[in-house]
Amino acid sequence: MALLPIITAPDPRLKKVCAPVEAVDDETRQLMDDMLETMYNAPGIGLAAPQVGVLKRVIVVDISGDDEENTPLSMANPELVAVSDDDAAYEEGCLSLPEHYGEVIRPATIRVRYLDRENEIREMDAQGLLATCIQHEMDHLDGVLFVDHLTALKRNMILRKLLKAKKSDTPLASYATI
Ligand code: K1U
Ligand code: ZN
Repeated sequence: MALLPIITAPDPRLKKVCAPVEAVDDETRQLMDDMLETMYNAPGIGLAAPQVGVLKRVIVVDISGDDEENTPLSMANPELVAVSDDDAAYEEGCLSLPEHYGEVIRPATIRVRYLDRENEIREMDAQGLLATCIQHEMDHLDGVLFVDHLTALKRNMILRKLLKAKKSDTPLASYATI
């Protein structure tokens, strides 16, 4: 397994629509395993392939707490087959928008169809934080970030701060010496 670098916004790779996986083969399984290791290390409760620079429709999720056994979920080509009429609001974060949070309203309960690690088609129902997290990760596959659900004012404020942070992180080695 390997830790993969997580891309932070602004980055054009986070705005792309990802390509479906043809089948979950050894290469995709390796990607899923590396993404899980990267997510646990971050730490986070979800991760989508574009966040590690791979523009494929693959996500991983695990919302188990520190004192609980891990319950990793790896999904390729996830699609929503049903959503509830009732919504839930959650203060979301994102490993690609570090240190920024915002309240997002999404369907409270979902049914998601996907290919699992063994390339089997599965369906599962999710609610609460799991439903929120799966929808957040699926958004990444269409180039949508949680800030895209906020007002333009809040979104631009967060993106401006991230751009400023990125610019000030420029290593000294990249400046011309006088
Ligand atoms: O997509 C990502 O960048 C991962 C993101 C997932 C997410 C968080 C909150 C709501 C919806 C989706 C994160 O994991 S941010 C970090 C985080 O939430 C967390 C980190 C450590 C412990 C518990 C939560
Ligand atoms: Zn995210």
